[in-house]
Amino acid sequence: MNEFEIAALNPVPAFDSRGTPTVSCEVVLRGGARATIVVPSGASTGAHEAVELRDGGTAFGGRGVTRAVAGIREHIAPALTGIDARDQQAVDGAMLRLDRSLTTPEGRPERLGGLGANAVLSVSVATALAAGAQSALPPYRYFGDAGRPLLPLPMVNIFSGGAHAAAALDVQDLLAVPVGARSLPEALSWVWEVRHAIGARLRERGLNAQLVADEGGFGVALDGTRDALRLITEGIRAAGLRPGDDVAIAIDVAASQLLHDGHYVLSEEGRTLTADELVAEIAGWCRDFPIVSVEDALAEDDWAGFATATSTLDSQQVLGDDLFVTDVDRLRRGVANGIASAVLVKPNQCGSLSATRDVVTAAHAAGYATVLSARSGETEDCWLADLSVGWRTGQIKVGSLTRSERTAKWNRLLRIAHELGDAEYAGAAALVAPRDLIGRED
Ligand code: 2PG
Ligand code: MG
Repeated sequence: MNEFEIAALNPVPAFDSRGTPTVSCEVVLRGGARATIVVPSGASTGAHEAVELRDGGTAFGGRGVTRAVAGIREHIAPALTGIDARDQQAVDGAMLRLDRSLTTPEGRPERLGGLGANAVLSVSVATALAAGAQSALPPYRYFGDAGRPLLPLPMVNIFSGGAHAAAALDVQDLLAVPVGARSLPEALSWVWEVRHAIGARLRERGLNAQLVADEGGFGVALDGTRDALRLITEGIRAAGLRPGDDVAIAIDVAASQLLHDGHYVLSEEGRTLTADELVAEIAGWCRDFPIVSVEDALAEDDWAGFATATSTLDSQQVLGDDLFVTDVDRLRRGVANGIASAVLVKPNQCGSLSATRDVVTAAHAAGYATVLSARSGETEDCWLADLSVGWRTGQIKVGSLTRSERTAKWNRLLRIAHELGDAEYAGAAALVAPRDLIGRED
């Protein structure tokens, strides 16, 4: 008997951290090992992402997942039963072929739209976790093959705006990056001090620092992006740390959300900008504040704007999220044209572990940095922490230091750091700016 053979898939509808229905799936192997995951879901989803299968209709506002769950039972389970769970390519490949063979009422689906990327990812990841359990390996060891584990540099959400908060900052995500810390526990403890100091300043302003946004950051109304950047910089200082040297800032502009009729609208300031003007505005923020990483400076299909951002922000990490959507072809296009210097990696953007791994491998081969990322709608799972360590992504972004769906990942990383003792910690060396790529031969 091959104890790694897939014996059963048990999917159920569940809820994500925003209370939106999502898919949970348990994978059971013949040897008895089992693992379950609950898939996350984004709010600022890129147009080129793999698609979630939602029921439509009136229940759950059309966001139900009974079709996705039924698809696992009816289509995926029969196709995977008997496959060796360690053969991730075979598992993911079978689901991809199945998806392509389906025809829905809307016609031939694209980008996993037949089975749903939510269904496919739940099976893909739970299979790997079950195989790890069957091998009696911790997930980070299983994910890492025989490679050395690497603890990632954390990016920790402080303020949310855009699609993640009603508090309406134009920029979606402002994060603390503890660049000077020498270990992961120290890095998180520094951010805790910074967050605490910022909370005190918010209370001085009469704001409710208890209110948190989708990713656990402060959900308060501020006077715009510069105000938020100033508060973080002051918070770093108030915590007795040096802005830029000890703790720096990352931003996710999520500019696809700002694009209206070919222009970028900064509604908090009532300004409408061209791509060049938006890049100049961001460059101004980078001059005045210790920003080390800029994500989605332009909209997802603004390759020309991204080229300008890459040459202008050449000493910041230029990170593509909606731009690359964890898609190896879009990443290759970026690498070939010298666009960006890092890729955000979200497994549910492409729907399978194998496709996600291809992106990480291609990025590292090109010298690009990789930032493994949670979604704004998350779950209690913590496999992302193990994936980051095993795959040596170097950086991780899973939200703030509050809300259990966020702390589940940080807590798992702290546990792994403890287990590994003096394991390698990526630190600030994980950040890659465009100027670091100059002269590189691929
Ligand atoms: C992002 C993510 C996480 P969402 O844009 O980077 O912050 O948000 O999951 O809504 O796409
Ligand atoms: Mg983003």
